[in-house]
Amino acid sequence: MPSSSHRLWVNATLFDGLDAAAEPMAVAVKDGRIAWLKPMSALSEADRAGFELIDAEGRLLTPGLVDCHTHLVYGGNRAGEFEARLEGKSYEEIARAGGGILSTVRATRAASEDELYAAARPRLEALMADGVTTVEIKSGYGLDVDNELKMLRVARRLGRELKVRVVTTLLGAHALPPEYKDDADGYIELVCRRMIPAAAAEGLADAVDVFCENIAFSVAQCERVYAAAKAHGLAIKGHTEQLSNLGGSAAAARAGALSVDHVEYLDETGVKALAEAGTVATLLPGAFYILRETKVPPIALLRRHGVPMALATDANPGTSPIFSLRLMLNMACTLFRLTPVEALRGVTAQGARALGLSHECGRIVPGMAADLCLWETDNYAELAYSLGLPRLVQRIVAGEPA
Ligand code: DI6
Ligand code: FE
Repeated sequence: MPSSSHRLWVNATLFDGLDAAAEPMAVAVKDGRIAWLKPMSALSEADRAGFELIDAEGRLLTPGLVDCHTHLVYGGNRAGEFEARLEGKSYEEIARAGGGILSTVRATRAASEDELYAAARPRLEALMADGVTTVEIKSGYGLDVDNELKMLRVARRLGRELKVRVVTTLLGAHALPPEYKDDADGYIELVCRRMIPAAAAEGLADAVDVFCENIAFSVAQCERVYAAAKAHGLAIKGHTEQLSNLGGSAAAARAGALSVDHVEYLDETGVKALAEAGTVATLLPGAFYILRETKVPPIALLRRHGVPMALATDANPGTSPIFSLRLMLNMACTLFRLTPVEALRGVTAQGARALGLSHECGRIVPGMAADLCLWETDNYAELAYSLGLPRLVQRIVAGEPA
């Protein structure tokens, strides 16, 4: 009798998270993990024994997709602001009038945990329908201890109730809350002394992130946050070089960051610092597109210095109200000139690396979680080339169709 937890996908066209296999493959899953892979030409009758067989019929099998950067828990939305921008108001004017990030902070503070959960769930389900099996969710619209923890609790609950792995990140240093107007150092003190310890003590955060920018926090302030995060055993990440070049990426890399994200304004010194530290550069073409940014991240330099590139939605109500990771594959190729292989690595192996999960997911190799996607195509490039198709035939989480 085949065990229900032992499944064998046969006749699969494989992209293993880094590369495409040269011939049709069989992928064996036992108890939620990848057990072994073999070319079909080498598969014996004995190999099939004890497995429930699933014939992929030549379709593309990839790792489940990893969206390593989202802000999908928030109250309200900013559709009105989108209209105002189209009528000629600038992002800055809107922010000065109390809109922008702070309007989302007001709506998020006003929402109960259940309301935030109900609002976030369909956003996450949209990503899952697109093939996402691992997602990172940041806080950053609470900007005080209670509301930041409230956001993180909602993120953890999404991970418990839906068939998706959720990684959480405390982004207390996202913007300056109104209570600390003109006292950024005082607010950083609150983040370091109260928010990080509380999030760590309650097991609510896997990592800590910052927004290092002229309109947010300085390199020195971000370094204080990194030190506090490390003291509490949390990984670190940064929103760096999105709108200007402050050297925030190099500082994050020196502090041992898993990833630096956006990086449109990154220069070669920064790229070298990433290469030296093994820090991932996460590209967010959705925010680039929505902001009609023209400065493209330094892709050629990142390639030349061998910096791993991840790719994510940055799903958020302001600069990337986008809930499709597959759209990011196309945008990364069209706007940033990534190759389809680089883009696909960005949402699989490199996305996992950006979350410190290289040992766990993002690749189809023995020992990894059996999080997989089966697509209605036999060509991986079609995932980046086409919008709306090919269809996701099967989404598999820990070996179970989900
Ligand atoms: N960079 C961004 O693009 C978002 N946060 C950040 O640090 C913007 C978030 C928002 O506008 O709500
Ligand atoms: Fe972001």
